[in-house]
Parts: sequence; C-alpha cells; structure tokens
Amino acid sequence: MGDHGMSRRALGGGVLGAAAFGLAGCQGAPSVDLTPRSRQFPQDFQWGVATAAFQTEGSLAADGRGPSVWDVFERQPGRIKDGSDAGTATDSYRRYAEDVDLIAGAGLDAFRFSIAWSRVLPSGGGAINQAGLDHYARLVDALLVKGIAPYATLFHWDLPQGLQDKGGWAVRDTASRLADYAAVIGERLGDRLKRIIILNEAAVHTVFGHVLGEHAPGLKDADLLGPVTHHLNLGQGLAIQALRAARGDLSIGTTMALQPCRPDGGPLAVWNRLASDGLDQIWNRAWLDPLLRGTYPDAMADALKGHVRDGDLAITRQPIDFLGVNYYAPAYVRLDLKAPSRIAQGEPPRGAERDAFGRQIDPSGLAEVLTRLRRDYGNPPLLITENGASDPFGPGPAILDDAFRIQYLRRHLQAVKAAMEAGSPIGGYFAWTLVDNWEWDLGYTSRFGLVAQDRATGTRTPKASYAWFKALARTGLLPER
Ligand code: IFM
Repeated sequence: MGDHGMSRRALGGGVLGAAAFGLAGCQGAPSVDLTPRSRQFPQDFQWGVATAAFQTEGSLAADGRGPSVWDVFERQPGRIKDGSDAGTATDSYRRYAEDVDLIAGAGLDAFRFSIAWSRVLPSGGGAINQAGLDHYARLVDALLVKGIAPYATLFHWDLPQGLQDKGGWAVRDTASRLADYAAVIGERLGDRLKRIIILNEAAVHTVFGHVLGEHAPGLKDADLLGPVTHHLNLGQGLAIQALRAARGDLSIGTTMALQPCRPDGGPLAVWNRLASDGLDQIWNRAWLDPLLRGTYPDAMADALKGHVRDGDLAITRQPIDFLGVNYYAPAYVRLDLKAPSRIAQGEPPRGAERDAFGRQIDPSGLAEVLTRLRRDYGNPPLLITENGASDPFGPGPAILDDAFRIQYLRRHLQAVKAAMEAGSPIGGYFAWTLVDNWEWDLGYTSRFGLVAQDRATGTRTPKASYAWFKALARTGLLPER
C-alpha cells in the first residue's frame, strides 16, 4: 500500500469505531524464509508494470469522459498535498503509444492499466460512450501487436461522480452498476482483452475514501465502513458473474492491498496485539474471506448489520483465475483506549530497516502475506500486481540513479521466489509503476516510476531501475546483490 498504507497513516482515534468491537485473539507472524534456493525465475513467469487511469491519463474532458469522484475531490482546496491536479498527469491518454514502446523496450510480458469507468459510461450507467471504449481498444491492440499481455483493472478508485451523487458505494445499487460496466467491457473488448482485474485495493478506497476522508470521495464517517465494504465485495462478485456470462475465455482476478498487521512492541505489546488483529480483520480479511470463503470476519459483524442479505455471501464467493497481491510494507498497530475503535497507528520495532526517507522496508511482510494465502486460503494462483518504492516526497527532480529502488525490488523479488519454492503459485510480478505519476492526495510529491517524466514537456527518461528490470525480464535471473 506504499504511501497510502496503514503503516504511514494515523488511524485517527475513533474513525474505525464501528468495526473494532469484535477484537479476537490473534496469531503471531509466521516465520518465513526469504532466501530462495535458486534466483532463476521460470521461463513463463510474467514481468510487467502497473499503472492506473486517473494517475496517468490526463485528458479528463476528452472524448466524452464523465467526471469521477477524483475529479471533484482534487479540486477541493487543501485535499492534494502540492495543490496539483491530474489534468495532465503523464498524459498517457495521448502518449500511450510511447508507453507501449517503453514497455516493449524493456522486454516486458505484461502491462496492467485501469479502465476509467466514466470514459466508458460517463455517468456510471446508461449509454455507452464508444469514443471512450475505442481508446482502450487502441491501447490493447497496441500492446498485443508487441506481444504484451494487457491486464485491465475495472475499478481503481475513480467511481463516476454520477454514481457518487446517488450514494456511491454506500448504496447497494452501485454493486449492480459495477456488474453492468463489467458486462460492457466483457462484451465490447473481451475479443482481445482477456485478463481482467475487478477491483484495486478496495480496502484503501473504503478506509481512506469513506472513513478517514483522505481520498475521494472525501467522506469521514465510520458508519460507512460496513456498507461500503460489503457493496464493493458484492459488486465484485456480480461483476465476475457478469464477465463469465459475457465470455467463457476470460482470465478474471482481483487485486488486494494485503499488509500484515503487527503489534507495536512497546510495553503494551500484548494489548496491541488485540488492535493489530482488529485491523487485520478490517484491512485484509474483510476482503479475502468473502471472496475465498464466503464469510466475513467477526470484527466486521456490527458494521455489516443490516447490509448483508440472504444469498449475498454466495455471490461474493466466486472462483477466480488469480488473486492480485499488492504489497509495500507491513502495518504496525497499537491499542488506543481513547479511540472508540481502540486502533491506532503503531511504530515498527526499534532498528527496523527504513529507507532514506523514513519508510519501512520489510520484504518479510510480503513473505508473510504469501505464506498466509498458502496456509489459510487454499493457495490460490497469484500475481504480484504491485510492489515498488518511491523517491523522497518533495518538489525536487526525480532520482535517475535509483539504486534504492533496485534494491527494494530485488529484495522483494527474493521473497517472491522463496514463496514460489515453498509452493505459492505465483505467475508474475508487476512493478509499480512505469512513469512517475500523480500519487493521489500526495500529488506529484511522491514518485514510483522506473521512468521519469519532465512535467513541462512530458518527455520520458528511463531511470537505472528501468535498465535493471529490463535485464531481469530478459534472463529471469535475479541478481544476488
Ligand atoms: O499509487 C498507488 C496505487 O494507485 C495503488 N497502490 C499503491 C500505489 C502507491 O502508493
């Protein structure tokens, strides 16, 4: 979850109040092996990069696109750290061919992008905007010509404002609108677009967008935790069903921000464990369980009261072709008796490794997530759909000699390979991200790209990490250091 991860943000006393009453006992972090026997990845392992529409496309008024919740949010004073907006971003709507060339130039196998719902259905439902669909058809075709597998995320946080005006994810109907939109994509693009990711990091959109108010739609209401969580899960289930009905040859998955929730080790460590388990249920299990088990964890019970109807959990539980795992860092959590939620942000152990900018680096968290999926969730086929490191926050130029990013990627890939050797069926790894882009509420102050861009001219300049990733994709051999 990177800069939007629970490891960086305070949970703001009380904001998760509705969810934390069912704090249960919890298990310690499993011991995990981070050293692979071999650094050679299999031949068919997919190497890719990931992006998202609102962070890259720009051209927000082009070709009949409707506004999304982020269009509205970014214009509200004080919402975006540097006061910027995503009006141009990386200009990928117009420069997509250059991006495809960069991906092909690095010899990558796959590209994960997201479709802006409001380009296809400008107000969220109703008439289809053919010009919007055409853009994605052109992008997919450009990728296929170069032998790059397109992975399209349907919902990467940019809900059409027309749906938000009707209540957004707080209302049940939005789940059906997601299914309708999925059907349109399956029917109209499914002849060439075969790999579809339904949701990106729904936990982030729920908690940061509806409970903490730091992301669009900017709501700060703990009572929304239950309905928003359930309607996203329900919509995901309905969308999977709709896509399967549209075509039988699609590979369908969804992407989650999975973070091990670890107790702050201070004097209250035992109590902090209760809080970390509570957060684990809200952040991880509230998404894994309905999809893979057809249940919700206990801590969600109060929040969900009145929102889950008979039969819903049979819809949320769907067979998937892959689960997308996004990982950046673990979350440390402490008990805060003053907060109605009892959950507050904790500190990593003293001496924990951090990058030059204070962010924690801990590949063991990724190993822990992968172990858990093997042990507790039936070992589903996986893709690492995001992992990456950001430059320092601030207005300075991008760091082209980004050795810190190379080391971050290398060490996390070691954990990926070790998990594969332990039995995790991991089919690919997508670095976040291709070109430095607009990092949501952090604007242009945080850069994750393998490629820098001059914001005045849009010119792209590959960083050292781009060449490193290219060599890795060519040989599949992870360097030892
Ligand atoms: O930029 C985001 C992305 O949109 C979702 N996952 C985390 C990234 C880095 O914070």
